[in-house]
Formats: sequence, structure tokens, C-alpha cells
Amino acid sequence: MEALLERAAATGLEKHPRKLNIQIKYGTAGFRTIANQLDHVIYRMGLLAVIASKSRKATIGVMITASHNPEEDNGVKLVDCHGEMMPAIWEKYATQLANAGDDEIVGVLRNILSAEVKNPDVSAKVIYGKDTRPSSVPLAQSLQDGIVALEGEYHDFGLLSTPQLHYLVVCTNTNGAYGQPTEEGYYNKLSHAFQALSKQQEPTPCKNYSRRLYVDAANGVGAPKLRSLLSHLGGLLDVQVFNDGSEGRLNYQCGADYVKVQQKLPVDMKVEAGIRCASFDGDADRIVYYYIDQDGKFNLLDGDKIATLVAGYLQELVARSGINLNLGLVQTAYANGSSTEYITDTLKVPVACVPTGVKHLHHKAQDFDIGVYFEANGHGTVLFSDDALKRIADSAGKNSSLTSDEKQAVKHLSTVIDVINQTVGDALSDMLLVEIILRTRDWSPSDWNKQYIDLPNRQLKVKVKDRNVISTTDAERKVVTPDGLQAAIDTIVTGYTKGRSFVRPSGTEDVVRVYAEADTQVNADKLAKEVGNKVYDLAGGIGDKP
Ligand code: G16
Repeated sequence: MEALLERAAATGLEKHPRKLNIQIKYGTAGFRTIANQLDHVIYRMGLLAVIASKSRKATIGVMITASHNPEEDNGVKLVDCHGEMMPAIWEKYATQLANAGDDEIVGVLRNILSAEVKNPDVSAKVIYGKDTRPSSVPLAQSLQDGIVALEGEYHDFGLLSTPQLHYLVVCTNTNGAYGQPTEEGYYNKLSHAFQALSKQQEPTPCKNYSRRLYVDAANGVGAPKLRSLLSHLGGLLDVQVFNDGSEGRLNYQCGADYVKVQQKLPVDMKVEAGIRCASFDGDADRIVYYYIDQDGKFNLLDGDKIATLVAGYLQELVARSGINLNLGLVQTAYANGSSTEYITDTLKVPVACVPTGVKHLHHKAQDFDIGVYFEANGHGTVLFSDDALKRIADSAGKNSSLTSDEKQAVKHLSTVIDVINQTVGDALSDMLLVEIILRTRDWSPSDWNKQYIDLPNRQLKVKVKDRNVISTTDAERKVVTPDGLQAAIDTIVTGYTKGRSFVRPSGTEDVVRVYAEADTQVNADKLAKEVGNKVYDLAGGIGDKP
């Protein structure tokens, strides 16, 4: 192995040297920065993925994407053998390896191997995919070079959405028990379940729900993947795709992040009142919905609204099925205060708050038989524990002892599981889930929206010299450093009715994020600005003040 490590380091030095002495950190969703700084990082992630595969004795996934970031950025994240993010210790290894000098690589690799791998001779397999950024093509080659350098086996799946890669990792490692480990297998699993659910509901005529949906694909990989999915749906949805990448730039004035943060329509999307619209992000792992009402007003149905829709539906199915399953919902500090109140007081579903990032939400959702998790930005899914799956399957098996309503509920429940990509938040799968629920409820977007009224809110980004001077606690709701910032935020917030605000360093962009909500939009905007200015003053702001 030692000779292999030496050779891998030599290949790195020759073909993928570390050209800039810039430190990079494995953040919320892997490494993300300007694409031209990532060549050596991605080569080294190829090396690390091989070691991770040897450690797990299973297939590891790697996704090349910077998701919602601008087109000139790129990124890489590793997907562990169960389809989850890598544990914290591996994030530490990734950071060490990415920042090591070219002459230090062998030492770092040797340490990781000795800590994590019992038998270095065991074979390794890595599967990977990439988004539509032009820089993803050469970076995928760098990754492949890294895998090959440590003699790992690889499968290049080409263009994929991030959730498709997670799905493929799980299918591969469960030998097909979760689904066929192919892109076609993914479409088949989702579409068969969607069609079955639609049939189970027939012949209920819909007065308010319409099959018509406009989707903004952020000029990203979601566009071709959505079209492939639609070709499997037998016309059950009538979808018009906007921002499909044929003209505009990735995520530029479009996509889930733009629509959520700006609270307005993507550019170039002409929308008639009442039409249900959705936006994906650049790698199709997030979705938000919205519509224009009869007064011409834009209405956002974000991750919180999706979470409450899904939790309410599943809770009802569970109750009707007579199976004793506990259902919980996981949010982050960005969740609108009204959504948390609605979940707690109206749905009466237990709700937990965790720090931003899929790994935190996914992990917490595993505490429940059925764990629904969603970030307000539209990233989320539903997890069913093994025990819950078994009990639902058992119930479906003893069909004859159930009432007809119980039978129907169990049937819906066991079918809806397959519409959901449990491996990670997935715009395509979430879209199908939302559509099936809206159709079941016969709800228009405004029927959905009026379940609770969002508190007006605003998000801002503040540029600072070093965003790591801000540290937080209490699921990111309180600042620990720099000194005096939290006290200042507390004082500002007391001046606003229903005021709430927090700040945190982003893990995907070089900014500090500010969130504020209050009784009116004017006040939410004012509060965000005041807090943003405080961040600028106390945390080393640079450039324009908010
Ligand atoms: C990633 C993560 C999300 C997170 C988002 C923003 O999303 O997967 O969990 O909410 O980044 O993170 P931050 O506020 O730390 O920049 P995506 O869609 O960009 O992969």
C-alpha cells in the first residue's frame, strides 16, 4: 500500500498540484468555492473516497456540484454507504487532505488508513455523478484520476441530480432492495408509485386541484431529469418547464434559492393567476412552490409549507390505518414562526429544531417512526424507520382483519413510501409527493397556503473578512462570538412586534446569513437591516453595508 500511496502523491503533484495556498473547509454540503480552485481538492477526494470504501467495505458516492451557488462555483461531497453524509471525522479527514501540501499527502493518507481501514487490500468501489456546470466535466476527470491512483473501481453515472446519486448509492449497497441501481430504476420506482396512488384515488373528480404545473428548473440538471421523469408518468401531470438551461445561466435570477430569498418569480417566467409553480435548485435537491393570486400578489409555499402539508397528510393516514406509529417533524431556525406554531398547536406533531444542513436534519428525523424533515429553503424528505416499514407491511398483509377505511389507508401508506426518496431531499420526488397530496385533498395553491399565514420575513447576506469569527449555539439561534453581538441582536429585536432574528456563517458561500421575521414586511426588512448592520460593525464587515 505504501508504494501505492507514494505513486498517488506523485500523480497528484504532476497532474493535480495544489497551486494556491488557500485553506478550504468541508462545509454544510462538502467543499464549495470558485471552480478553478478545486482541481487538487477533487483529485484528493477521489483518493479519500477509495479509502472510505475500503473502510466501509461498500460503495461510496461522490457528487460534483455546487447546487444553488453561482455557475462559476463548484463543489464536491462524499456520500456514505447508507446514502447519508459522511460522519464528522471524515469531514475532518477531507479538510486535512484538501489543505495538505503536495509533499504531505502520503502522511495524511497513511494516518487515515491506519485509523479507519482494517484491511487495505480489500477492493474499493466509488460511483459518481456531476451537475451541468461546464467546470464539472474536467473536475469529474480529476476525481476519476484520484480513484484510479489508489486502484479503486469506479462507475461514472454522468449527469445526475444529487438525490439520484444518493439513491444509486443506497440501491447499490442494498443489492437492489431499495430499487434498481440505475437512473431508469429511479424513474420507475417513483413513477410506478405515483401512478398507483393516482389509481387508488380514482374516480374522485377534482374541482380545485389541476394537473397543470409550471416548473423553473434553475437552468440546471433538474430540467433533463424532470423531462425523463415526466415521460414515465403517463400524462398524469401537465408540466411546462421554464429555465431548462437552453438559454440562461445556472441559478441566475431563477431557482429555488432565488425565489425563496427574493420572494418573487424567477425572471422570464410568465405566470397566470392561480397556476401552481415550483422552482428547483441547480442540482435538484430542493423545491419550493408558489403562485400569483387574483390580486397579482406573489405567494410562496416554501419548505415549511411542504413540511406541514406532508406531515398533516401522513399523520391522517397513520391515524386511519390504526397502526401505532409516532410521527415527528424536524426544522431549522429558518422555519417561519407561524409554521412551528401550526405544527405544534394545530397538527399536534412533535417538532425539533436542529442546525442547518442535511446531516443534522436527517439524523434527528431518525428518532421517529416517521420523521419528516424540511428546511425552509425547500430541502427535505421523509424517513420511515425499519420498524415502521415492517409494521406497515405486516398490516397490509393481514388485510382481512381491517375495516375498509383502514385497508385503504394502509394501501396509500405503503404506496406513498415508494414515491419518497428517503435517501435525501429530492425536488422530483418531493414534487410528486406534494402533487399527490394536493390532488387527494383537492386543494388549489391558495387552499394550501391558507392553512396558516407566514410571518413576514427577510434574509440578507453580509460580507465579512472572516465569517468564522461568528460562532453559534442553540441550533444556531444564538451567537456566541464575537462578543456583544448577541446582546445587540436581543436589544434590537425587543423593538419589534413578533420580532425574531439570528445570524450564522454560511457553510456554502463566503457570507454571513441574517434572518429576521416580524409582524409586517416593512418591519421584517427593517429588523434584518438593523441586525445586518450590527454584524457588519462587530464581525468585520467588508464592502457595502446591508
Ligand atoms: C446546502 C445544504 C442545505 C443548506 C444549504 C445552505 O444546500 O444541503 O442543508 O440549507 O446548503 O447552507 P448554508 O446556509 O450553510 O450556506 P444546497 O442545496 O446548496 O446543497
